[in-house]
Amino acid sequence: MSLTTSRLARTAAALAAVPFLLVACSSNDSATAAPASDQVSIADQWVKAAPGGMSAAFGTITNNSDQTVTVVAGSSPASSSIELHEIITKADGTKMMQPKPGGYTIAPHASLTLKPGADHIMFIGLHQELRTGSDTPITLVFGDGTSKTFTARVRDFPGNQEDYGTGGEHGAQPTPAPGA
Ligand SMILES: [Cu+2]
Repeated sequence: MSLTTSRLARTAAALAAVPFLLVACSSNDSATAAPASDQVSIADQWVKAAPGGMSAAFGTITNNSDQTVTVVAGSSPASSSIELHEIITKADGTKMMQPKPGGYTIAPHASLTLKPGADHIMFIGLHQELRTGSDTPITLVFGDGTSKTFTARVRDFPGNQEDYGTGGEHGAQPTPAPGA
């Protein structure tokens, strides 16, 4: 009898807890959020072949969660450092790249496409040539401190004449997305 009572009490407690769980799921309380590393997927990733110096990686980062995800940093064994770059248009109309303030913000169930002429993952200080067909690991660090490592294939991109290698500025010409 006491067993049954206790079981009923436990069931009631479990039912009472349900509304709290629903509330927690729909809030932005990061304490209850799943790690960003479990919620983010990366597709179509590739790195521009380069003899040395700098290069850039591209792809589509998708946030599969109900919460906003930020990408705040990156690293790769291929280069001294990684920066999360954006392209801005200066007052004189020319374009240049720079680290994106605060990194990349991806809304719930949205994707961010990194592509030539737009946001890209910048490799600075390549340790060696990035050869076409080889693979390079890239680790992205999220705002909640978790990280995810994926592998990007090095690809030749002759259609893109903008210079990721020396000047720090991209060409002003729009560039087509790979495969477009
Ligand atoms: Cu850049």
